[in-house]
Amino acid sequence: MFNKLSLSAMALAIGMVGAQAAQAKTVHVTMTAKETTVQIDNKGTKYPAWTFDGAIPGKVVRVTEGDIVDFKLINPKSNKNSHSMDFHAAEVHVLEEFAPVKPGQTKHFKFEAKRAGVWMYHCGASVMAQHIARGMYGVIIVDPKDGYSKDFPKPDREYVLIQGQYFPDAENYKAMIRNEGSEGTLINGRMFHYDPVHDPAASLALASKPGERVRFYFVNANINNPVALHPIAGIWDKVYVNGNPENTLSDVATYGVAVSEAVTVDMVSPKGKTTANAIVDHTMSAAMRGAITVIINSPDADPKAGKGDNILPRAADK
Ligand SMILES: [Cu+2]
Repeated sequence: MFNKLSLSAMALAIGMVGAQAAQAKTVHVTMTAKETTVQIDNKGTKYPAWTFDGAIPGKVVRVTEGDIVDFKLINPKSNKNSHSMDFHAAEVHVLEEFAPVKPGQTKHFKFEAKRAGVWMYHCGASVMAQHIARGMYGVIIVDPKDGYSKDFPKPDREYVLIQGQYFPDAENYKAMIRNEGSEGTLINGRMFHYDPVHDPAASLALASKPGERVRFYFVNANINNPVALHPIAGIWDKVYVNGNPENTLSDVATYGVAVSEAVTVDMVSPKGKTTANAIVDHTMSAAMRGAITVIINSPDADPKAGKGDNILPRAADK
């Protein structure tokens, strides 16, 4: 028999469950596999890519811890290959949710983004090395449900940087697996995408104002090579391993990013006059072939750069 106290305790418990459920939301994400030509440098060199929605990398998916991601992958009949989606933020059945989708078919699945962090997503269809190298990757950011805190301060700007290996011989998957024939490093789909210093054809650089906290969501989408992530003329103020504020390092010069790892790093740009930093893969073979990103810290910085939908800038095609 229930007394008054236990009934009100029950009501409270039910109310709390209800409140928690109301906070989480369902986020609908649709992507279309597109086998298409993209531009992979600032000069206009074209490449027969395989992509999510026609661009390397695919779009940024951003949800909050606890949200349900309701995902649909369309593989149009006009494609020649099966494709799939593997979200590293998802804990699911590999043979079901992540199964390859044939041309003309559509795959639908849901998962709960249970853990905060940044996570790679990629096509896992065979040969996986080729599907990733040709461009089928991106990032899903799962923001912590507790929001910002003293240990996880709100950034002034945010940028996504996704690094990939460029193999000009797109058909030669055997060379890709042997790690032979990579002739460049893509940052958000282009060599020297944001580096007008080393590439006069580059039209973009990142921007912040002096003294701002700039947060980078970095993904190593190389198929074989780790990344030595370093901000030239700067120090990572914080490194959130796997993007989770529970895993915080401080005062780091270079952070090693494993293949498929994603990490969140904060840099505070110097106060005072205009300066610049270069975010590099300090591995020289990668840096000198495309993995240099310049950020200009100027009082005149575009107030929209690195905010809202502008966290993954893409240079216009030539
Ligand atoms: Cu694919």
